[in-house]
Amino acid sequence: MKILLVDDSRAIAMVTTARLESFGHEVRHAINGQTAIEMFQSDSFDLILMDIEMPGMNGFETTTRIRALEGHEPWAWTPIIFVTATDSDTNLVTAIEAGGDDFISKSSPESVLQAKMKAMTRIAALRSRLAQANGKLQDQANHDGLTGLYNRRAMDLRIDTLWETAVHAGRPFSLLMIDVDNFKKYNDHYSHQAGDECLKAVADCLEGVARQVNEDKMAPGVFAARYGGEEFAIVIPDAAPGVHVGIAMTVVEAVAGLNLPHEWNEQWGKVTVSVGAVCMAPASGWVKETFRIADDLLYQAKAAGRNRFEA
Ligand code: GH3
Ligand code: MG
Ligand code: MG
Ligand code: MG
Ligand code: MG
Repeated sequence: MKILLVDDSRAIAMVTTARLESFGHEVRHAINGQTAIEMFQSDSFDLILMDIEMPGMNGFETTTRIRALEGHEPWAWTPIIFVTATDSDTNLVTAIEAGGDDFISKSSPESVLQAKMKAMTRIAALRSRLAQANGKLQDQANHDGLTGLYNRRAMDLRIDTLWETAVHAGRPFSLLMIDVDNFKKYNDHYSHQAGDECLKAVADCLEGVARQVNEDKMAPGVFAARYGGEEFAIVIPDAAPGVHVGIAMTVVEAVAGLNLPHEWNEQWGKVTVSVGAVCMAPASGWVKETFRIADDLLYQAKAAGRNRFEA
């Protein structure tokens, strides 16, 4: 375990550190509450051993402040064991109230400290498993299972925030609606499974375009999402007017450039997409209006023969 040892006595800290290190732990010493808080903020620990009596900020107050910094996610919680010279019940109550998890007297035998640390290790392990599971869940909730792109839900949530930002900053907001051409026929003739593979390839291609746009600093924060079915979106939160046209052109060319055979895609003979591209001054409309306009433009691109964009 990586342990933060908070104690105003250098002598005690040296002895305790040596003991803990002999059991294979890694120890950092903070000489007072303020230093402990700073170390806690710049590093992560599996356990904190907290002295009570310290000049300036005592152990209770230090603990209260650390708990306030942690936030409320259960995996952000670091076990704190108070280690004190005065083994009083009042201190124990105050320690737990302040956010401590356990309490041990400095005169307790070695084995007691060991046992308490073992209990905290178990809890720390649960905590990190919880964090991992949550990370996975978050990932699944925000990404489309087939393509790995952001799903509709994540896209909508991000757009809500980006739209607000754009309104406040008076910056334009652009959106590309992208639809695979004659995809029903693709499924009918190549199988639904092949259709899935095709959607993955198109999604990878769109993600590649978004990445390139970001790398080229053409439009920071651009991302691709699966809007639903064979429809995708590229969200362009903050780019000079006109940039969306360049990106729309790149998308159409990049997908056609994959040269995925699609015999039944009318004159093109390969997988293509049609794109509706819109750039809005956020003050002039609502997000819904942006989608409606992009949809209209997409429909025009389809009517004009597909494998093209309208802006
Ligand atoms: P258009 O060029 O006008 O867009 O024609 P289209 O055939 O692409 O449009 P339509 O909306 O008629 O058909 C879309 C098809 O996309 C129908 C649906 O079965 C297919 N599709 C939607 N989601 C998936 C998916 O996850 N996997 C596969 N394989 N097909 C999908
Ligand atoms: Mg002390
Ligand atoms: Mg469609
Ligand atoms: Mg359709
Ligand atoms: Mg389609």
